[in-house]
Parts: sequence; C-alpha cells; structure tokens
Amino acid sequence: MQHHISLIGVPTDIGAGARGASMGPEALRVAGIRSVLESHGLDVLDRGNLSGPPNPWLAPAEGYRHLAEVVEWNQTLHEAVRAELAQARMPIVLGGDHCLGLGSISAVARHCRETGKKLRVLWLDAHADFNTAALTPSGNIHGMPVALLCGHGPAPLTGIGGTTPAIDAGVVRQIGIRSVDAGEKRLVHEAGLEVFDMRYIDEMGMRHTMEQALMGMDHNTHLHVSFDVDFLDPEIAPGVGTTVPGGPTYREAQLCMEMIADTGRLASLDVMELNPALDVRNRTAELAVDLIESLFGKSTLMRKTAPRA
Ligand code: B3U
Ligand code: MN
Ligand code: MN
Repeated sequence: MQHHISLIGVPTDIGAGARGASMGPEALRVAGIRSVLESHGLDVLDRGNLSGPPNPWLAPAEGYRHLAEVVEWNQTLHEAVRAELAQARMPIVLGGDHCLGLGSISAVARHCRETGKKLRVLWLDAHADFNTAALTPSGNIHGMPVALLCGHGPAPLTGIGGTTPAIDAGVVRQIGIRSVDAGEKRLVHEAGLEVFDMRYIDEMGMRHTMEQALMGMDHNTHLHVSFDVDFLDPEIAPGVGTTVPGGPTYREAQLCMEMIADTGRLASLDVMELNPALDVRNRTAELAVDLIESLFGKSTLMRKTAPRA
C-alpha cells in the first residue's frame, strides 16, 4: 500500500437529487480524517478543495441534470487524481456526490493503462449507479457513473480521460446493492456486472462475499474502492441523500473494510455522498472516518495474517 496520501476535496452536489453533499469534504475533515490516517504512520497531504461551477438546481434536460457542470467537475477531478497517481501518491477523493466516481475512476483506469497495472474496482453502494438517460427515473447523474465508465452515455461524459469505455465492466465488483431501477437492472445484467447484492450478503455472509469480490487480485493489481456512504444501513448512517433500508451493519461494514485492508492492494479511494445537511451531529462523517481507519489497517489485535476457518 502507498504510504503517501493526498486528500482531494470536491465540494459539489451537482449530480445529486438532494442538496448538501457539497459539504461532505469539510465534514470528513471535521471528523478527523487526516489525523486518523496520520496516527497509522501515513504521510497525508490535504490538497484542499477543487473548484467548479455552482449548482443551478435545474430540471433535467434530455435525461440529464446539469450535464455541462457534471462534465466540468469531473474533468477537473480527473486531472487532480491523475496528478497524484503520477507522483506515486494515493488519492482519497472526499465527495461530493457519486457522479464524481467518473472523474476519479477514469483517471485511475488511465494510470493503470499507462503503467501496465491490473485494475479492480470495488463499488460499495446501495445503488448500482448504472442508469442511462433513457432509463433514469430522475436525470440525476449520480445514478449513472458506472454505466458512464463502461461507455454507456454521451461522449462528453464517457470520453473523460480519452478512452471510451474508460473501464471494462469485468473489473467491477458491486457490494451492498439493494435499489436498482427496472431498466437499470436489465442493463446491469447485459453488461455482465458482478453484483453482490444484499440478498447475497444475507445468505452467504460478508466474509464469503468479500473473498469472492477480492478473488483473482495479485501483486500487480491496483485496487480502487468507491465508497458511497449510502452503502451502510441508514440506522447507522443517516447522513446521505438517498437512504435505502437493509444495508450492512456496523460489524459487516467493518469486516468489509478490514478484508480490503488485508489485501494490501488499496491504491485509491472515493468517499462519496456524505450529506452533512441530513446528518445528526456529524455522526455519519465520524462513522465514515472510523471505517476508513479500518480500510487502512486498524484492527483490534496485531494480526500477522487474516484469521482462517
Ligand atoms: N437509481 C436512482 C436513485 C439513485 C441512484 N444513486 C443514488 N440514488 N444515490 C436514480 O436516480 O438513478
Ligand atoms: Mn452511488
Ligand atoms: Mn448510493
């Protein structure tokens, strides 16, 4: 794992259906993200916040809400993530809504192409985020980034980073999914996305789920985690715009993060959709930071290897 970390704040809710995720970066800082990472011996640079267009809060046009602004924010983020990776630093993107997964992951994919690394993307989310203009019930682009990365959508979005599609659907593993729109479901199936939905987690347990999702990685794998905070059960994480009941518990989420840490392959991270306007005394931000600490190797005991049955 890279020990040099760069925090990149992206204060926008341009792709969301509720205002407030624009305050996410500051809430994560207030919850201590930097000092928590430093307490694990990591070198952390806070690059501050990127800037971009304000949210005009308009209705969707031709199936997309704020298309031009979403392109602009994602282009800026793409360049910022690319610059950190080029300096051998690990970018942690502090969102912002999940439309920013597009700029972040397109940069990671580009870096992998240029360096011959194998990419694996873990998408932790209540939603598949695989909508298109024709399928979306809302026009909100935060419901579309995975489809956009896989080449479904208009050129200004799918072409960020110069290669369309930015990624192959085969590199993605989605975990925690429990809300997928009808048309979206069909497209997820057609694209062949590997989805570990809540039914799978209920039946097989988080441990088996993560073993499957992390299978096949090797020393040359760049692991990117895109953590939509609405992945978590709303009982523990109320501070998100689109809560969906029935998500992972605190223990399940901890295990998920710890098993990712055990791989030693984490190389970039998004923390998205935290909405302080809907949070309770910054509780969700603090939980997110707690889980990120586990993602970077906090564990109860000094383990040499992961426990095995
Ligand atoms: N699938 C719905 C809801 C949604 C997706 N992602 C979030 N909400 N956060 C949509 O609008 O695309
Ligand atoms: Mn999402
Ligand atoms: Mn979501």
